[in-house]
Amino acid sequence: MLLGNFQLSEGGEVLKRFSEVEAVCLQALMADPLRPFVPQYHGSVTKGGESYIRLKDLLSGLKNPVIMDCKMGVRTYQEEELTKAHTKPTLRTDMYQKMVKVDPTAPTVEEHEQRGVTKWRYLQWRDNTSSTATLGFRIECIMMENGIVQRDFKKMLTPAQVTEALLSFTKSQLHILKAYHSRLQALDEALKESPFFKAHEVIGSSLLFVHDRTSQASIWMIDFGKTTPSPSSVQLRHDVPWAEGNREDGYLIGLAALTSFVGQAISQAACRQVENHGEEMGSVAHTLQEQEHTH
Ligand code: I3P
Repeated sequence: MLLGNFQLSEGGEVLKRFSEVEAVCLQALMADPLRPFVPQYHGSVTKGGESYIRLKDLLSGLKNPVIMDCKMGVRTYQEEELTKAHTKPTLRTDMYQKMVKVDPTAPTVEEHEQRGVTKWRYLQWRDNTSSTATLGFRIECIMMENGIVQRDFKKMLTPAQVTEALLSFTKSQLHILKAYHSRLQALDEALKESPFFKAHEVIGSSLLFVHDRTSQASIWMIDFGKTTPSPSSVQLRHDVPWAEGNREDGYLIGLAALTSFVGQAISQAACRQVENHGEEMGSVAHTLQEQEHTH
């Protein structure tokens, strides 16, 4: 999400490249229990021949914001992408190159010969080599307060790695971690009440974590370009694994895991605080002893 599709605008708004699918979702979300978790949507605008979605700037008023984008769900491709890959495959050279850059052994012999992979194949590979397929979410990127964006989470798979990333992102600040934990729990409640969530397959959507030095911390649902109404014959649960045809996105699997990792990060940050306090007390006692010796 970060940077790519955005153009800064004035007056606390951002402009995002227009997508009909996303605009329809945002419109519906403005009248849904999820509204407090979605950036305010102000319709669309055309500028210089390009159409944009107008959204409230989630960073406005924040001092040197720290941001984390977590892509939610057990898969990031739509079922149509899979069908397309089987029926009329289009090869993507750019995706083949991105794949080889991360792991030269990932493409099959045939893909190496073609120097291309289908989009589905690339997205599925990304899901399987990151925590998406197993944990139901992955960290896409983190921007620290100095503005540097880290994207080296592509192969992050284990719960311990995720907890460590959360501690580093929040600099182990307990009040920030606790604020995130409460917000995730509140989101879970709102999702249970949401008619929108019941009726949509939420693919490739992110949770944007944002905090700054003044201790403001919040989480927002963003990126609805691949969120579509589920067929009326399908009753989505969001908390069961995906199998071709069941349309499940695993959004709640990811949310539960993420909430539990933030909980673990809270415990670890609390332990580290106690340890640091112990070390500080130890060094004060040491200094006092030394002072006694010199007198
Ligand atoms: C991109 C990422 C995007 C996807 C994009 C990929 O890969 O999966 O979500 O856009 O496809 O290139 P990566 O993050 O590894 O660079 P969509 O979600 O819109 O499909 P694209 O190149 O066709 O835009």
